[in-house]
Amino acid sequence: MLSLQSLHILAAAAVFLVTCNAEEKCAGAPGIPGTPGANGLPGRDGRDGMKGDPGPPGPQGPPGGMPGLPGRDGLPGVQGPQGEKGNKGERGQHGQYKIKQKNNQIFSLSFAVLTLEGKITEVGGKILATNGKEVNFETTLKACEHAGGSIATPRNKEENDAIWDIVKQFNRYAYLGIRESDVPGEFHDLDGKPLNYTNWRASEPNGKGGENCVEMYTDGGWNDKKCNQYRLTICEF
Ligand code: MAN
Ligand code: CA
Repeated sequence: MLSLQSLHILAAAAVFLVTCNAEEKCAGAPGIPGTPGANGLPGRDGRDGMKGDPGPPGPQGPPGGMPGLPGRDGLPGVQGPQGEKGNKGERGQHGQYKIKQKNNQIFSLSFAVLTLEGKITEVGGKILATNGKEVNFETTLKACEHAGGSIATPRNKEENDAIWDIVKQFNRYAYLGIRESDVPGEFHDLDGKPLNYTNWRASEPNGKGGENCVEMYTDGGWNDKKCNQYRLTICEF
């Protein structure tokens, strides 16, 4: 391909070839092409192109910036081992009712059996019971207290008859909850109150301060007696 310099040389040679004598008329040779004009002014800005793709993330900023927002929750972890066994819960109402019902059945059956055996009897709301043991007065008091009751103390004929039934059943005398007061021959209950009911046998009491306790004979009558004898334990509840 011809360079721009070669074109200029060619153009100059052509002018030289067509040059003729100025005094003669001759067909003019074509002129030499002018040099290319200067570049035009830059054209106007074109329209905005399409939006480009987002650029790559920028470099990490300097330390000391504000902490970012908390991230989202992670996936659930694996199930942990079984915990220790908890305390036993309170018994349900129905269960408690059933237990009370069963306790009542057991109590009723026990009461019936003991009544048949002459160890227990009920009189005017008072329950009388014996353990069949014969001990002195002080031990009788302790045995009845230990059982949650107190030594049998007849307050009327009906109660006296109920105690008498037990005495007859076991064919043993029994101490009663009665003691001689500071006044010889005067007997009180264990609270120190005078007696509203008595059932002394004929000629009793006759200890004159020497017999401070009271026993029931197998005929149901009372005798003042020393407190160190072994008598059938009968308690009231
Ligand atoms: C014994 C004792 C007395 C009682 C008389 C009755 O001496 O038991 O308490 O009064 O017998 O004869
Ligand atoms: Ca006596």
